[in-house]
Amino acid sequence: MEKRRLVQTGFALIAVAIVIGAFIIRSSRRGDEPSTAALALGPQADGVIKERQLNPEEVEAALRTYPRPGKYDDEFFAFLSGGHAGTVVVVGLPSMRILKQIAVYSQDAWQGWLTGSKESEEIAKEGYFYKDMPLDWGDLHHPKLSLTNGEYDGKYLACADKAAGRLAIIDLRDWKTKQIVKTPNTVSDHGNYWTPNSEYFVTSTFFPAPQPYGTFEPIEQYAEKYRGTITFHAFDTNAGRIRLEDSWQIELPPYFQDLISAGKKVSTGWMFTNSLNTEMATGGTLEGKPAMETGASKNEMDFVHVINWKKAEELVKAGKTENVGGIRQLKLKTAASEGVLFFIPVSKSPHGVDVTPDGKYICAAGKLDPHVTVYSFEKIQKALAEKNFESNDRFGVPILKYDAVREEYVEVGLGPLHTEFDDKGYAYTSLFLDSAVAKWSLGGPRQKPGEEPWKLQQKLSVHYNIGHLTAAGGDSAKPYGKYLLSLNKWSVDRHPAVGPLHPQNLQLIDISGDKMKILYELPIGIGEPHASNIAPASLFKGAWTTYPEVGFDPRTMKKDPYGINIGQERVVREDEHTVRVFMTQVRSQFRPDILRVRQGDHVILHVTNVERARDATHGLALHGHNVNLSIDPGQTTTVEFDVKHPGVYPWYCTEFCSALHMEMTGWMLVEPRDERSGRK
Ligand code: RUQ
Ligand code: CUA
Repeated sequence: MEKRRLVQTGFALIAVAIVIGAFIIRSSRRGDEPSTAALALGPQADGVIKERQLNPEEVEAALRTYPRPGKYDDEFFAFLSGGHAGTVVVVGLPSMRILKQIAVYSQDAWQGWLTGSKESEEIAKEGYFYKDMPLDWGDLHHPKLSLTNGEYDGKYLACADKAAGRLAIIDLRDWKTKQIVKTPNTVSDHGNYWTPNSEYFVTSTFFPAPQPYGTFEPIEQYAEKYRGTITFHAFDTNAGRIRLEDSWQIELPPYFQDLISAGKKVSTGWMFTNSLNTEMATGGTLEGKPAMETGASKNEMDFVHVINWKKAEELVKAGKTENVGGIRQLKLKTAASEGVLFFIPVSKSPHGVDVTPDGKYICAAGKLDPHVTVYSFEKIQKALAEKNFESNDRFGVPILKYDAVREEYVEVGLGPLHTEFDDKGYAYTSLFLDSAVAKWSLGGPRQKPGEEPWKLQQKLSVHYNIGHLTAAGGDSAKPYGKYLLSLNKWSVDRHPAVGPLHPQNLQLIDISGDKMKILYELPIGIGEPHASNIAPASLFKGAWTTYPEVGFDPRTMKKDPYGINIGQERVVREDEHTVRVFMTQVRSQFRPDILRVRQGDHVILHVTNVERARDATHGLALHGHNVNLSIDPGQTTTVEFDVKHPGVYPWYCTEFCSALHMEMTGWMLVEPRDERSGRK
């Protein structure tokens, strides 16, 4: 015990020395006011360090991540997937503070998303399979920032929905969802990626299915009738919208086309997709057949799909497509015979395929093989030119000779999944089974003399069972290095029990030095954060703090025809049953604040927040009618509802906006129709 205390005191003293030393160096370097040197708060810090039993590494991590109050210290933003919460979560790095949760596929009353606002409901409707079957949630896996020359441009964020085969576009001026698009012919989109200049947002199916969806075919005819697809959603970078009429897709064999990455720089024009279940297993556990997992792990190799999308685009323009389910589709046969689609063998059951920042190498790993296989783009091109194929797949797709295209086979550890990159020539691979991050060197000139290329450099334990990892800019042509997030699948005992559903756990890792170090841990109460994109905070400096003019519609990003200014408020009875209301909000009143309607009326309410002050958002919650609107300064929102029951239904502002917020209220008075008109 005594010894332990001595050791701790020793550590504490070292830590204090580091803290003071660091600040002295900093103050002298920056020529700060001598007040900073008052950081010779030695004894107090020493006390805290002792009391909290912090070791020097922990003290350093605390200092590196502590955000100064009111200062914008976060150097990066992580756009984290909310998984089946259906949201995107924005986290500042290195503080790991949650800044925002952007509503995408699921209801969010705070943001007034799918709680009555017509704009959000119309956006969501575009993503339904069938117009009469609302989808109230989504499974959002991979938020991806739009690209210019393969680098994050900070303009848009897009993300597919694994659960429903759709995608969403978020505008990073007001950080709101603008569009949800149902991918034709797919029931499930998993992989998603931008092409290097955001010409297309590309999604790949997870589950193959008969096409178009809604078609029934017996599962016994899986190989003949079920198909996967990869869809090139044409993106209008000025309008910030997908144009379905300019989009097209390629029909693929019924393998699970799991994840995708676009070629960049030298490999621009190409697309890579990993796939699993080349066995075409269908399960059937109660029908005497092997379970999916067994059936789908029989083959020693699966396929990375190599897609020449520039070539495919030419064929589409030349009209070599068929219209399937409302989109131009390049059939599998055409793709296989006209030089669009090729396969490369990869160790079985891979999860992910990642292209190095220079575009020269493609990395893929089979979960059951402790190596990352590195393919060379140059060798792929050479093999294609020489027609160096081992055979054709049963669907006629040429399979490139493995040895001809493989560059390296890097041993990293157990259960390798995803790989991202830094700015110093290193790759980082998540190891699901080892619960670790492997750092390994890429080829090319080494920054550290004497260091071998393509070699494991360090393995860092994380907690526990890491899925994705993301480095700053780590999937783009411009990695920033510095930080990496480990997105873990389990948290087991890392955090106090809060019931049997445990927090999801993220860990921030410092990758700036020779050795990776864990800096911070964020238990997050939503799930499941699959993946993220991390970009410099400076890219988003242009984010709007209010809407550019009063009466603005975030959906169209234009002035709303129903937006009004103070003095234009009115209630218009358009016909026997329709009442249209033009309302304003300003601290701390609604105008009008009394709305007289009759049972059976249909109310159309346009609410404009006329505020110009930053953060002066108002809400509107209407009792009993399942409505909550959130209206930002300058915004106009519309809600429509039927008044079915007589009574008195107050409404109130849901944002605590001023000292008189509690008084920011109104009344909807619904007279019974029978009394008034003598009719039922
Ligand atoms: S998933 S843990 Cu990207 Cu949907 Cu890999
Ligand atoms: Cu507006 Cu409270």
